[in-house]
Amino acid sequence: MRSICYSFSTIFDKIIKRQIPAKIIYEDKHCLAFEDINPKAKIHVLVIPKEHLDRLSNATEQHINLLGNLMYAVNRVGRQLQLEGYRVVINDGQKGGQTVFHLHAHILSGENLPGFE
Ligand code: IU
Repeated sequence: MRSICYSFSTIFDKIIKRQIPAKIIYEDKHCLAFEDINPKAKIHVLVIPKEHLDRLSNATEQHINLLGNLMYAVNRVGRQLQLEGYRVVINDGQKGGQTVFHLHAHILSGENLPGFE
């Protein structure tokens, strides 16, 4: 069973503050990217904003820059890792499969991912 973390100070906030280790592969002013501890593809990277926002559906107009910076960081990670293609997933809320309540984008790559048809 997956554990769900609702608190403001999530494990990802602790990774940002370097209070717990992670395999960090990218960092800029606004975002951090690190390897997922339990990868669901050959390459599985999480990209997170440094500013806390618990979930995508709670974003407001004040988060537009944060969301843009997050997607741009995904682009930078893809280029840095020279990925030929990747899937970006954001789980929102418990019913959307979210377990860590600090917004994050999953980058999945390294193999041929099936399409949706
Ligand atoms: P989700 O979208 O909230 O379900 O994704 C959370 C991800 O965070 C999941 O893929 C975990 O394997 C991953 N993760 C991690 O990389 N390091 C951790 O310490 C914890 C979760 I807790």
